Parts: sequence; structure tokens; C-alpha cells
Amino acid sequence: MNKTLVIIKPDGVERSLVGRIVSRFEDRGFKIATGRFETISNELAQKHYGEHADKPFFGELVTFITRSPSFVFVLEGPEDTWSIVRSMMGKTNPLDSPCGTIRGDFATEIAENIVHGSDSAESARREIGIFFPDFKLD
Ligand code: 3AN
Repeated sequence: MNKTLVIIKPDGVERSLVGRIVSRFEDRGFKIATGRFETISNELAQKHYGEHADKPFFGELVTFITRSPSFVFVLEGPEDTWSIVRSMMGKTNPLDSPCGTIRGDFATEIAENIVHGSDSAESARREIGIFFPDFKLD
């Protein structure tokens, strides 16, 4: 699997970080296969974050991800691109993320951690299917 789903979340778009974040991926050698700005609907957010439905922060998470446009895109690169993207993102909690990672450089709060990236090849397939149902995965 050489593609993954990445979301620059509302905080990243509001803070005008899209260009700088996309540049990091392009500098690494990845290509944007497709992408768009989109205010994620409540329905899509519930589907995308379904695995967290029973977590105490779920309501806050859905409110946050739907509050303003995100930049949602498919990134293409070598095998296991999802894994390289995850290492570039840093840890879920930005305070645990080293400098040089996206979250380590741009965020301080776990609830507003700038970027989402699929966490496995299976998640990448599922999430690309949710946001880009017509996208051809070969
Ligand atoms: P990641 O995005 O690093 O894969 P997940 O899948 O564990 O992290 O969590 C999904 C999203 O839920 C995170 N990106 C973050 O925005 C939010 N989140 C996770 N844990 C918390 C928490 N303890 N409090 C608030 N929001 C959280």
C-alpha cells in the first residue's frame, strides 16, 4: 500500500499552515494524488472516528473536526507511505512529539494536534474510501 489519507485539521487550516505542512511531505518525495478543502460533516466525522465513539473525548473531537474547513488529501509514495507519514507527524500528544515532527513543531494540545494520518495499510484503504469513494486504489 503506497497511499495514505492525510487531513490537515481545522486548526492547521485556520493557522495557515497548509503550505508548510504540504511542503514537508513534498520535500520528502511524496505526491498529492488528490485532495480538497472540505468542512467535514458530522456524519463523515462519526464514520471516520468511529473507533473512538465510546471515548470521553469523542464529542469534543467531532465538534473540533467539523468546525471549519480541513484540507483532506491522498498522499502517494513508496510502500508503507502511511508509516513514514506517521513518523513525520509525531505522537498523538504534541508534548510527546520531538521537534522536527509536525506536531512537535506546530502544536501543544492533544485535542488540536494539526494533522491526521492513517495508522495502517487497512486504515488507509478504509479512510481513502470514506473521503474519496471514486478514487481508484490499484
Ligand atoms: P492519532 O491521530 O495520533 O492516530 P488517535 O487515533 O488515538 O490518535 O486519536 C484520534 C484523535 O483524537 C487525535 N488526533 C486527537 O485529536 C484526539 N484525541 C486523542 N486522545 C485525546 C484525548 N485524550 N483528549 C482529547 N482528544 C484526543
